[in-house]
Amino acid sequence: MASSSSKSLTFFSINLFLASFLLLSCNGLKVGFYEKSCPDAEAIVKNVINQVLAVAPSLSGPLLRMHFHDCFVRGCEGSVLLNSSTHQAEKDAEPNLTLRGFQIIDKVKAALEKACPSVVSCADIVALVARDVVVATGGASWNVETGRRDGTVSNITEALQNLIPPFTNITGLKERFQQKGLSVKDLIVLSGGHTIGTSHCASFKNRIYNFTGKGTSNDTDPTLDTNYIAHLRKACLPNGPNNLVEMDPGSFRTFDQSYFLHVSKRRGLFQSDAALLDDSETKAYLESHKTGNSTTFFTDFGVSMVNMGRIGVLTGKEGEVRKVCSKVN
Ligand code: HEM
Ligand SMILES: *[C@@H]1O[C@H](CO)[C@@H](O)[C@H](O)[C@H]1NC(C)=O
Ligand SMILES: *[C@@H]1O[C@H](CO)[C@@H](O)[C@H](O)[C@H]1NC(C)=O
Ligand SMILES: *[C@@H]1O[C@H](CO)[C@@H](O)[C@H](O)[C@H]1NC(C)=O
Ligand SMILES: *[C@@H]1O[C@H](CO)[C@@H](O)[C@H](O)[C@H]1NC(C)=O
Ligand SMILES: *[C@@H]1O[C@H](CO)[C@@H](O)[C@H](O)[C@H]1NC(C)=O
Ligand SMILES: *[C@@H]1O[C@H](CO)[C@@H](O)[C@H](O)[C@H]1NC(C)=O
Ligand SMILES: CC(=O)N[C@H]1CO[C@H](CO)[C@@H](O)[C@@H]1O
Repeated sequence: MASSSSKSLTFFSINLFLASFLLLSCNGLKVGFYEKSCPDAEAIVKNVINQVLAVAPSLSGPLLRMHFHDCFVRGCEGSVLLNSSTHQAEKDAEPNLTLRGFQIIDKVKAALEKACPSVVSCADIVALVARDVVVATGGASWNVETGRRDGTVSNITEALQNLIPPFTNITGLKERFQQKGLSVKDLIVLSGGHTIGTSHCASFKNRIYNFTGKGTSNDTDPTLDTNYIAHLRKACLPNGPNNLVEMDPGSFRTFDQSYFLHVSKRRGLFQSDAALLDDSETKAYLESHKTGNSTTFFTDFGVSMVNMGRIGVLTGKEGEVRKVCSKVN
């Protein structure tokens, strides 16, 4: 009797061990981290996001991009959300001047603080919001790993060093993704995030007016489709305002795979989009996703978002759970 119960106890703990091994990825994140501590957490996030996007659909782009910017600087630990204090924060770096939607994260946080005070981290909110935005705009869902804790440092210099400029070539893109533990496949798949949203003229203007610095009327990026150049020149005049341009013309509010078709037709908006034609692996992905249904892209996108969401996370007792996302406790 005693031996049988100790056997079953051993059996039980081996199972428990295996189960926790399967549920917990090695970095301490897991799907459903708040299942017990805040059972409605994910539903609350989704509700707020659906309400917000119903009245302000243009926030879908910035809210998806925010997770990318968070993860690439110090890891996915919510430092992108912190306001400047004694020194300038990531928010104040040039590439971040175009980030929006911070007040939406605050709104989600307020709803979560009401339901479960000091339980759900800001870094997890950013990760969940990214998923909910993709679903709300027509993409497929994925299971978001949670359990991230919030960092306490945000540094403008680190944002400038780690955020990828839009004129980066394929070598640089591959290197910068590899530095974050992401693969070439993650690069091509996550670039598909440019299927939604808008860009300021400043992010690509060099390509349409003064590509080599000669400034002649034909000084344009030779890798950019000439009809598209004409279109972009109308939207962004030489000395005109820094307007917003749709990144995925025709469906910039729908998460679909038409980005790959545009890029393959030399209509990627940034040099970093066009660069995806310069590598055999990224090019092959573009070519095989420019037509047909989006099932594999949607599945791939979820997998790569989970990969990105693991970059440099704080877990366990590291960091803190902020009460207000724009300031440390
Ligand atoms: C591969 C390197 C990447 C570069 C160089 C890059 C660059 C840019 C730039 C320059 C903009 C326009 C900002 C503006 O002028 O307003 C932009 C917008 C955007 N990016 Fe990326 N990006 C990259 C990867 C990603 C990734 C991995 C995601 C998410 C999965 C993403 C999602 C977005 C979204 C959704 C927008 C639209 C934002 C809006 O509507 O305001 N990007 N990106
Ligand atoms: C952070 O800055 C934003 C925008 O300037 C402001 O609305 C918010 O109240 C600030 N947060 C804190 C905690 O001061
Ligand atoms: C910000 O980061 C840079 C680069 O790592 C570092 O040199 C600088 O001391 C940091 N600034 C603050 C205020 O911590
Ligand atoms: C890519 O850019 C880097 C500098 O940013 C440059 O050194 C390198 O030669 C470029 N590579 C290619 C293939 O153009
Ligand atoms: C083109 O770029 C060059 C070099 O950056 C600059 O000197 C020149 O003023 C620019 N010309 C125009 C028309 O913007
Ligand atoms: C571009 O325009 C200049 C004059 O503005 C001309 O000399 C040159 O041949 C043109 N180049 C191309 C490739 O059309
Ligand atoms: C997409 O294509 C796959 C096969 O490549 C098929 O199994 C799936 O049912 C298709 N999905 C839709 C929504 O058409
Ligand atoms: C969105 C955001 O935080 N933008 C800030 C970027 O930096 C400028 C200048 O430091 C601030 O005025 C913006 O509020």
